[in-house]
Amino acid sequence: MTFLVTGGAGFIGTNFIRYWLENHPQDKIVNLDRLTYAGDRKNLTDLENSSRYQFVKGDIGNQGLANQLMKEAEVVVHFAAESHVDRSIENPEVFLQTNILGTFNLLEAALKNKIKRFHYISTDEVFGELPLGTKEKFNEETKFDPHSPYSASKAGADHLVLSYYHTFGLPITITNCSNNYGPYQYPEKFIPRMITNILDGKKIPIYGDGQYVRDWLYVTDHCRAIEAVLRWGKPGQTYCVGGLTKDVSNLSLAKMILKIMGKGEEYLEFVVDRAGHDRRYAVDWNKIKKELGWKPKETIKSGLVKTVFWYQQNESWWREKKKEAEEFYQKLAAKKI
Ligand code: NAD
Ligand code: TDX
Repeated sequence: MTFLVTGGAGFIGTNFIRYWLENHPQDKIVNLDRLTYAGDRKNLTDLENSSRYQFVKGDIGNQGLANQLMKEAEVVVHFAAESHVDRSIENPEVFLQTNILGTFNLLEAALKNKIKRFHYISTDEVFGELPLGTKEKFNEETKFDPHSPYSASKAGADHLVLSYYHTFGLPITITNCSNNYGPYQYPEKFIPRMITNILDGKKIPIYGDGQYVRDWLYVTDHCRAIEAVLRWGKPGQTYCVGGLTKDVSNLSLAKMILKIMGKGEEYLEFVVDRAGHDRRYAVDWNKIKKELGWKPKETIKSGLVKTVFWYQQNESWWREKKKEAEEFYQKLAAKKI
């Protein structure tokens, strides 16, 4: 089969393309990516000699291009997005442009070209936040209640994607997954920011009191979940994907990483909180487990050990990106004062 993957030069898309081509030797992938600050074509240059992989630089909002690429494709896996909550606080407009209008453009092209499956990668952040110290979790029935411009733009796209199933019969599926981590994640995000700070001998910035909870999912487990949905998922369905069963606070996560890297708690630094910071995310992934037989393989410990190792081995990948990310954070901090 021929796939059109959008946003494949970003973190999850890169991991997905590698995973898919390794595990599906008959398939071909075209990767459409605009190469924003978050995209790096070099992530996959070793595949560019292969007849099974093609990179196309372009915007998902480009109608002609989306139509042209979908003529050849049977399946679309749509990752491309502006993905960072802190940047959506600073400059929301591009989030609406890419995440909502870009998705709309892809849906139109998918309909016109009779795409067999349109899979949209969404987030658990569309559900809002949960209270600390409860056993409540997000599931497929949870009402949407997005709090940041990022999550609002993702939620808008979730609704649009579903509407193309109900109104036009486009065979869509959606995964609402939790916080991913692993190789190739841009160092603006919490886990790679912590690891690269420690490697640079710098402290780890903990927002607010550190008692915020995220549900951490190792990126390869997420790729396996997408694979399960593409193979066995039913059109029109959404699937929640998470990596944990017990809460891990940001502070405990930071301490785990310090321990893995052989450093002490003097590396912790509490900093000013994020505006509108969601307290707790926790995902109930029973539906995908029961219906499609998926569950995560990595524990938080095994996933973190792999991730730390990757960043230790790949400084040339993250060095320039980290400079850009920290400049962004400095600008953000200056605005808050
Ligand atoms: P990322 O920011 O690392 O990568 C996004 C990619 O999309 C980049 O390569 C970028 O160049 C590309 N892109 C951005 N705008 C584009 C446009 N207009 N046209 C074409 N390409 C464009 O993101 P990620 O962390 O890999 O996330 C991928 C998807 O998964 C996103 O839709 C995100 O909302 C979702 N998601 C991410 C997480 C997470 O923890 N990272 C969790 C849940 C859901
Ligand atoms: O320096 C930091 N210090 C800190 O305490 C950073 C960058 C983050 N944090 C906190 C904020 C969050 O509680 O860590 C937690 C994780 O932050 P991010 O890595 O920015 O992720 P989050 O905001 O939870 O969103 C991520 O998961 C859901 C992805 O960026 C989204 O694309 C995805 O939809």
